[in-house]
This record gives sequence, structure tokens and C-alpha cells, in this order.
Amino acid sequence: MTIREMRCGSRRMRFGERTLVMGVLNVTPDSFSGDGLLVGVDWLDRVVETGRRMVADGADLLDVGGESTRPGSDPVPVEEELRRVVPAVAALRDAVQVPISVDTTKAEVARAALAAGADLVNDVSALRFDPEMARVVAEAGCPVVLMHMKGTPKDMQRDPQYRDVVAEVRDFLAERIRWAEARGIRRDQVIVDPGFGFGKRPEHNLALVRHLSALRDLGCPVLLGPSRKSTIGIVLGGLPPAERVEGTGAVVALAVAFGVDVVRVHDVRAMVRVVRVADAVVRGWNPVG
Ligand code: HH2
Repeated sequence: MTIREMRCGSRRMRFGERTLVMGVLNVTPDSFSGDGLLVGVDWLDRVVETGRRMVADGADLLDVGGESTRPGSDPVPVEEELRRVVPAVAALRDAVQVPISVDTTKAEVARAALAAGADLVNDVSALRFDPEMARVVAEAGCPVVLMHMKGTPKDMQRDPQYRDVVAEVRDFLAERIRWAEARGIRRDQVIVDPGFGFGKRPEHNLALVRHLSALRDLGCPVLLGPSRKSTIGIVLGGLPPAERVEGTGAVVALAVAFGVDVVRVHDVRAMVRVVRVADAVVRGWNPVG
């Protein structure tokens, strides 16, 4: 198995050795799963406390977002997203040692978050929504997550159609990698994500997990974010987000079996346990490692 290191500032991410767990920190009032931390005057304390707890529970990196991208959502004005994300990243930078990613599609937010101590950019639009984003990432030389989405968060769940979802997502990501490379972003700094829940029906999301290994030959680490998403609730007969933890665990374990490198999850403690055992089965157990 190839072990690969990705440089992010003074930190390093190692892929291929074990599955990494990315903890979701939504600095929002309206995230779909009800985990949004932008509540009350002491929201920043809550962000830091949650981030610290995630790291203590085994998170390998933290993903800080200030805009919900749930189906039907409208974009948040840039000033508001900056007001949420920048203090959160700065406070977390002082509190934890793991890499911090900023979940944004806006170049100005990415630039300010990187200046405040973020190490990588997670762009669910794969650098398409803001023409300046590629420049910000290229100049920073930081890792970037390029994710597949059909449409925009506002309209993505309006009757999404695919002939062959796996091939279309794979081709899209291959094109976005080439596009990014042409703008000075190194391929060895790119992480790809099929975009579970972004412009897809349940059968599309499930097929993408089942065929996750088809993304491996893009030559980049693969990230998956199935956590508490509606496909899991639908498979389980309509369970709400708070009751989708076990279903998330099933997807996470299978994603490990199908070659995922990073899972983006809300329930860090539970999913670290799922990942550790799934890794032990798939990659072999190393009791001293
Ligand atoms: N999912 C969400 C947000 N960002 N980034 C990547 N790379 N992959 C994902 O699957 C992904 C993502 C949506 O989940 P969440 O952040 O919990 O909800 P909301 O957008 O409502 O804040």
C-alpha cells in the first residue's frame, strides 16, 4: 500500500496508512443535522470546546464551515461567513494541533481563514463558484478538497438525473483536477470527494459508496462525507438526523473497505471506533502501531 504525505503549512497529513477522521464543526445556526454551533453569545467557546473534544476523541483534522449547504439553502453573505469562520479558526488554531480545513466556496473566506491558521480548503464547488478561489489555493500551496456537486445547494435536489453516476462523477473530478493543475495547484495537493448528498438520489449516493474504488485511479486521496445524511434516514424508513449514527457507521465501515482515505463526520467518537475496527480488518491490525 502506498503511503503518501501531504504538506499543509507546518503540518503533514499521511494517507494510505489508516483512514483519517475529519470532524465537522459547523459555525452556523441552520445546518441540516442540527449540529450548528452559532447559538448564543458564547458560541466561540462552544466551537473551541467541541473542537477540543473531537481531537481528544481521535479526530485527525477539523473542518470549519460558516455556511450551510443543505438542499434548498441560500448562500450566506461573505461578511457574515467571515464573521463566523475567522474567529472560529483563530481560536481553534490556539487550542488544537491537528490540521484545520475551511469549508467554503468563497475565495475571500478561504484567504482570511488561511491567514487565521487554517491549513487546507474544502470547496464543495470544486473551485467553480468563485473565480478567485483557484488563485488563493495555488498561492497558499495548501491542500484542497475538490467535491462533485450537480447544480447548486439551492437546486441540486430538484430531480437529479444521471446515465452512469459513477462514471459522471469520476469524469467530473478528473476534469476539475486538470483544471486546477492548469492554474498552478499541484495534483499531489488535491483530495477528491464524490459529494454524497449533493445533487443525488439515495440510489446514486449508495452506488457511489459501492464503487468508491473507481475514484482511486484519479491518483488522489478520496474523502467521503455521508454523516447523518438523508439517504441514511431514508434507507432506515425515515429516521431523523439524530438517529442516523449507526447508519453512518455502516457507510463509513464500507467506505473503508472500498478504499476511502478520509471520512467527514459529526459523531467523531463513535466513527473513530468504527474506522479503527474497519481499518484493522481491511488493512491488518498492528497492535503496537
Ligand atoms: N457535506 C456537507 C458540507 N461540506 N464537504 C465535503 N468535502 N464533503 C461533504 O460531503 C460535505 C462537505 C454537508 O454537511 P454539513 O456540513 O453537516 O451540513 P450543512 O451544509 O447543512 O452545514
